[in-house]
Amino acid sequence: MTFKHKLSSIVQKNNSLVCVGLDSDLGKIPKHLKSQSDPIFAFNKAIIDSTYDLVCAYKPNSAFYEAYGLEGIAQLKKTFDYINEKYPEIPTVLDAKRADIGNTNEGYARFVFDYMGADSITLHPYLGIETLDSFLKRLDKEVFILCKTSNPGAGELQDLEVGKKPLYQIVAEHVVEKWNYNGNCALVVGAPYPADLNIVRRIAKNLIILIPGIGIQGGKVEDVVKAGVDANGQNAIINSSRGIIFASSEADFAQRTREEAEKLRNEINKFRVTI
Ligand code: NUP
Repeated sequence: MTFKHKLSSIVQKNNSLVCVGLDSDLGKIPKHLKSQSDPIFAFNKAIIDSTYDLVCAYKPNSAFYEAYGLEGIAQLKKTFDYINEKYPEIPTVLDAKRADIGNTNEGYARFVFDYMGADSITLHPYLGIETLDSFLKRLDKEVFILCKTSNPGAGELQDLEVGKKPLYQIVAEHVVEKWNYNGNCALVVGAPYPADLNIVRRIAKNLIILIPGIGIQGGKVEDVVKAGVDANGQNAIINSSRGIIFASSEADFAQRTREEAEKLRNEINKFRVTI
């Protein structure tokens, strides 16, 4: 099953555009889990079991696992294995922001798709389409291209005018017109820039857009939903990491995470017109 099929089924089933970001920083997980042999995985498992019926995707960010070397990578792998075995209907994004020359990308694609078993990956667009075949040829996988990122300094390069248009718009146009030849390209646009998100949505038509940066980074749910969903109120994946998974650092963390995920789902749905 392709990422797109998985996503549209789970969006219907769970009536949700919420992506829970598994940015499971060992330093922030509840103390009582830290004595376990795989504390990050134990944390993720509890979060997943308490939110599986409220989400449309899970997005671990590789950085929080790489930081702990072999043990971190092993717990990331356990997390993907757990989702793939217990909740195979929920699509996953490995937020790893890779991209290199074509020959090297083959290694990244094998790690992310074959070893980890992720359904999709985030990539930088800077090297151009000629390098991306290792990812794009994987027809069941989705490839999320960074378009306009959520950080305060995103505009330094991404807003530079190229032929009277900002660079992020050129990236969106290239993805839509040239890179999406296998129909498995998607875009990443940060929630703190709803006006830019709206421009990208118009360029992208019904492509999937991953939207991180609500809450702590300043993005507002109403703005993001109004600017980011497609004409059918779909194809937007709205990520929240810290705002959901670190709702509590006490024994009730899984329940509090569920409450935050449900709150976000309902708030998104308030502004989402579905047909
Ligand atoms: O532009 C981006 N901004 C962003 O925050 C692209 C991303 N992939 N992210 C990621 O989304 C970021 O690395 C983190 O994993 C997540 C946002 O986390 P939070 O601000 O909801 O805690």
